[in-house]
Amino acid sequence: PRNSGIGISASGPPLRDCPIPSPLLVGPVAVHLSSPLSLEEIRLRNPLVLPGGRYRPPDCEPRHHTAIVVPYRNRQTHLRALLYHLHPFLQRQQIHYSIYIVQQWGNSTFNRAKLLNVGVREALRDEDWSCIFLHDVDLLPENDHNTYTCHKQFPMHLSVAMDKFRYRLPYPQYFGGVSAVTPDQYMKMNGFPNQYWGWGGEDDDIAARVRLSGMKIVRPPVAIGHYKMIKHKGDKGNEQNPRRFDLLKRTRLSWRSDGLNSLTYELLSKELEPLYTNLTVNIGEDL
Ligand code: UDH
Ligand code: NGS
Repeated sequence: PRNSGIGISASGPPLRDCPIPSPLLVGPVAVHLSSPLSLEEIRLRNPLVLPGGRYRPPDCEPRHHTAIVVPYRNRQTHLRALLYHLHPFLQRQQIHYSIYIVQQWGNSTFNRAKLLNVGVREALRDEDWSCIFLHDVDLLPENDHNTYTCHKQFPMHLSVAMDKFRYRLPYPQYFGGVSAVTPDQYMKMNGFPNQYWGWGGEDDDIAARVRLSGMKIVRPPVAIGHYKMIKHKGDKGNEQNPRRFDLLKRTRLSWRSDGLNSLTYELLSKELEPLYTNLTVNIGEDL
């Protein structure tokens, strides 16, 4: 059970709480992107990962329960690289986790923030996660001291040093890439906006919500928050959103009415794949 020193394993003796820090951490890791393995090969390398991309450390009681939510459409090679890299990375951190791929169905304009809302809601139906990571598919963490756990009080921004921005923030309020909230923090900010169709601005809106709801953003040290981005061009169906600047001007007025409390969608399927839970969702289109 949670919060007690000793947990119960499915069979055999009770487990001790996982040590802090995890003895399995290695610090900086080389991320090479040559040719990602097949899903089958990745599965064979991660024998303890259960269907749906779930994992619990086998020999200690985890202190953290983290859902990784990835907004997704048509990025198969990126997905393989992420799974190849992230499963061992998270296992070294000795956390209980699950990876959710939230796939936008159809050809309507991509909507990253709305997919994240869907992912949070669906993940919380499965488990009482203590932390939810919002994770772009093309970002690979380069240091496992960047732990995939939440701050008790405030939303976190993790991807503070991406190679494409020469390992620093592009601007002080940048909140894109990889971030993390507890369910309480998520509720306090009324989730994420549903109205950003196409590229840009939704991450700035989320950052604004953090402040408007009375919280602030916390970040790991730059030396630890290193990420490699898989290079790519803009996607078809995710063109720059010309309305993003107007929407951002209105966040102060709209955040209480647009978000978690106005979310509607149709879950088309939920499949427990060997390395991830695949949620396919109809989120409608920009009308
Ligand atoms: N995503 C998909 N499929 C898409 C679009 C986006 O899976 O078709 C997801 C994916 O997780 C991605 C995230 O949404 O990492 C963010 O989208 P992005 O990678 O396009 O955004 P980013 O800002 O890259 O990282 C911009 C690439 C060039 C766009 C240039 C616009 N000026
Ligand atoms: C800002 C965008 C953000 C985006 C960031 C980095 O200008 O959504 O650039 O973009 N905000 C607006 O457009 C209002 S990047 O260099 O990754 O293409 O995340």
